[in-house]
Amino acid sequence: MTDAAHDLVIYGSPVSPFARKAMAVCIEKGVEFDFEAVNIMPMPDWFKEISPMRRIPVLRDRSVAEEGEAGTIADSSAICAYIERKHPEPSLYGATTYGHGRALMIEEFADTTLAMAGGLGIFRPIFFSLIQGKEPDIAKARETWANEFPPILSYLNGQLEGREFFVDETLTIADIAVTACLMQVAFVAEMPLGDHPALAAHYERMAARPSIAGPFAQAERFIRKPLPERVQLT
Ligand SMILES: N[C@@H](CCC(=O)N[C@@H](CS)C(=O)NCC(=O)O)C(=O)O
Repeated sequence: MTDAAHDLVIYGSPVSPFARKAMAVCIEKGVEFDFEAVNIMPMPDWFKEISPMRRIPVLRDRSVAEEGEAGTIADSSAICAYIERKHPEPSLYGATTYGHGRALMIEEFADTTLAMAGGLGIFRPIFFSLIQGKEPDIAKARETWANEFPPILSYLNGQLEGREFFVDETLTIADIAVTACLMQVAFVAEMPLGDHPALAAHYERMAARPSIAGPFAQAERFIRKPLPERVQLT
């Protein structure tokens, strides 16, 4: 990497699965980008001006505009679709029209159903409690894993059985989004996926890809400080 600023800047935190999804898309495509950390507790005023939903990540394309709201895109799905359009190769949205639709559907499943369960039900009760100086709420995490996760994991496992990727036998945004969101659980807990072998194998393969492993390592350095050991969910 050179010191020159790149066109694309991702504002966010590697701890966010949505920021890591956008980073992974750039890395898979070989697109260089700058990363600027944004604290969400509290969110700075300059960032609120470019984040109408008050969320990370936001992308800036400096080739469009270098400051202000112009040149920015909020929401990871919009960001990834934009990067796909700007840098079409390799495509991360399926080889067929139907595959394109399915990839978007599974991305949305990951970003909503899986992210809610993993983020709000497991990651936050443990990690956010710790950084606020409180005891981690392990009971809440275990309750989420026992009650909310089984249908989510069964659905994803069923979508994969006998296949390396979710869609069209090729890497898509669906694989990246599912892995990024499942990883919120893996950051704070041992993730027992033994009942879901297709998903377990997919997670392991995906986690080894540089596009996933690099941003994961950045987040891990931050997470392991307050939480040296992962908790047990069962
Ligand atoms: N749909 C959004 C969701 C982004 C999101 O929820 N980001 C979280 C961090 S993982 C956030 O910014 N939360 C701010 C807050 O809770 O105040 C996307 O895909 O970018």
